[in-house]
Amino acid sequence: MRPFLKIGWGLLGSMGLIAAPVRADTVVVSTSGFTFVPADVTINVGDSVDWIGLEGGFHTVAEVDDDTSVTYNGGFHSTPIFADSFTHMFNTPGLYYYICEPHGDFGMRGTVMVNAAPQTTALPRAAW
Ligand SMILES: [Cu+2]
Repeated sequence: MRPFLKIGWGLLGSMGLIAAPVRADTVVVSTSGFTFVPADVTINVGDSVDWIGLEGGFHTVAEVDDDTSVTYNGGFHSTPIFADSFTHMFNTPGLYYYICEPHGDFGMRGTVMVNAAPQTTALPRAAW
C-alpha cells in the first residue's frame, strides 16, 4: 500500500469514521455450592454466556421474569436437562433474570445484562 493511502486510512480511523469489527465474546459462569459465579454478568448483543458446572442437571439455568420469580417464563433454558453445561447467545438487548430451578428458592439466581451493539459510522464516499 502506498504511504499516502496508509495515512489516509489511518486518518479516517482516528476520526472514528471506520468502526473496528465487532467480535462476539463468550462469558463463562460457573457454580459454587448454590450460587452462580459470577451471578451477574454484562455482555453485548451477539455475545454468549456459557454456564458450566451444572453437574449433570443437579443445577439448571432457566429464565424467569424478575429477581423474585422462581417460575420458568419460557425463555432460555438449559438443555438437555442432564447437561453439565449450557450456552445461550443473546441477540436482544435487555436485562435477563434466571434461576437454578431446584435451588431457586435458596436464592440460586443470576442476571445477564445485554447491552446494545455499539454504534457504527458509515464510511463516507471518498472526496478525492
Ligand atoms: Cu442449583
